[in-house]
Amino acid sequence: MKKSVIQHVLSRLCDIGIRDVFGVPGDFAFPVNDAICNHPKVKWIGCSNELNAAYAADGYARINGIAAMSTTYGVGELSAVNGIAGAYAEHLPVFHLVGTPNMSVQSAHALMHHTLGNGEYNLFQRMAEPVSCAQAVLTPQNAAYETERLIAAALYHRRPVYMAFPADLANFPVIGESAELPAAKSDPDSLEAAASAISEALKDARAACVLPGILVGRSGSKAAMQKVVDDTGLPFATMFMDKSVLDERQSGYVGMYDGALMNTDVRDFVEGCDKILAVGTLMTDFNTGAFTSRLDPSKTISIGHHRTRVGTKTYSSVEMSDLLTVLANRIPKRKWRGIEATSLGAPSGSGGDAIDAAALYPRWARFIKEDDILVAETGTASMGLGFALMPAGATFHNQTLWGSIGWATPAAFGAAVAAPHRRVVLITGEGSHQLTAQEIGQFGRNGLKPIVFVLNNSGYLIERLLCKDPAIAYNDLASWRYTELPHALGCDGWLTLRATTCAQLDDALEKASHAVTGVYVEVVTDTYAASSLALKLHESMKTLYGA
Ligand SMILES: Cc1ncc(C[n+]2csc(CCOP(=O)(O)OP(=O)(O)O)c2C)c(N)n1
Ligand SMILES: [Mg+2]
Repeated sequence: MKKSVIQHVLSRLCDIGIRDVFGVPGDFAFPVNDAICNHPKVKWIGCSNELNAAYAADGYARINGIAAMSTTYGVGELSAVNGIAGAYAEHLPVFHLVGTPNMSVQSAHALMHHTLGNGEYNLFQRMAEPVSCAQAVLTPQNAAYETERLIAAALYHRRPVYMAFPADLANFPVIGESAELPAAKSDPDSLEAAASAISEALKDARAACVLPGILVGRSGSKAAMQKVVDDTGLPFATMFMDKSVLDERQSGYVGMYDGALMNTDVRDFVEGCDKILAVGTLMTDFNTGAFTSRLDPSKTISIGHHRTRVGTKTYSSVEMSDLLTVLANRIPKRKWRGIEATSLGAPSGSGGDAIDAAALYPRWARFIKEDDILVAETGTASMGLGFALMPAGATFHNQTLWGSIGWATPAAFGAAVAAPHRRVVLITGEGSHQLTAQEIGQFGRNGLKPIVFVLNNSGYLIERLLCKDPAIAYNDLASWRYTELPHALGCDGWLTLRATTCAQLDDALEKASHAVTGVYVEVVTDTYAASSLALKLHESMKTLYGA
């Protein structure tokens, strides 16, 4: 029997690797919700609200490459917009499936619930346009073709797409067929010219390095990038958003490059190179140490997702993964000069000492083990942990560009759904956690066992450091009893601990490392216990904000 519109879309999403759809149901979306629940290979993953579902899909896409979520018309989809915008900014292909009112109701401009009451039915799709790279209203006639077009767009741009399913059409059989669209190919001449220009530029360089960026991972070019590093011997540094895109435990890794703010030895090395190969990097404020990096454009070769720049020349229609594959064989192996990456060193403090930054971050760094998925929230905690050396196979995830607080808790849930057999460690400030804490309940509901650290420093510390008056009222929070949350949210049997001293923290870390259940640890520090980057940003952001 011919598949219905929604069945067809789900089966194609399943073909390309989607096994879970995050969302909140609604009457207009019932055909979509029913089809997901009845699908033999795709699972419905209920979330507490649509914003959390979008963040969860974002976290899932970081691990799985692609993700899907579903919401109902208006009220549901608009709640998801912030999360979808984050996925757009951070290059994560999320398929957003929205159930909409019947076409007959829409064309009659009827006064339906979840509308603005003005008879206009395309408003929400229009609102989705700036945060999606393609949109379609799926009908029996266009479903075969539009599904392929949207899949191709999402995979080409690595950004969300918007798919609307009118309730009366979603269950109709698809009419016709459409072939899968091929992935983008490089223009052979441009590819060859770009590869020659790069190998020529590197030939006489005394010192050179690579800055592998976020798009290397997002575009599926990680193996090709690693091969370039292996086959050429070029050392590499990473910027904040790009942390752990390649394994940090390898001899070529020189450490985190954060402009003039951190690691002066890494900065001197990178900026002292004759040639810097920036591959899929985004030169954002938080990637460049608040724009304090000084990368001479004449020395920087920029390999983008679909185009490359060498000197003043741009080579378009050049796919990153194709170019990296060619370069691995083209650049001769040399013994390039490098420096050795360092971690955070030994933790300070013991016994009844309060937990300050020097006590906390090195302990957390030691806690992370091989193959962990570390999800670190915007705020002072990620700024501290970002400079820890990740063990082999461990990956660090942070929403560095979009920076919407509350992201990390549901994103960690999404990551855990994508990789149920890996250890997921969530590190969040308590202010951020308060936005989306209810998603902790979904870990318990789905039998997932993360290790959650909630840094309680009595407020929005990063904001205290950036604003004019640190003690101003808007940086204060309701003081929650955090360790009671897992129990209240249905996470039965979880280990919950609260650490206010170094001894308690050591004990909590020890217990957490051996736990066979979910773990939730509240780490209490002084209001102003901040990591070094957070303190330094305070100075440099003053110029950006004019504070
Ligand atoms: C959705 C959203 N609202 C507001 C902000 C502004 N903001 C950035 S960091 C932050 C405070 C984070 O506090 P917390 O999670 O407690 O971390 P801390 O810095 O205290 O360690 C706020 C309010 C934001 N980035 N995103
Ligand atoms: Mg805080």
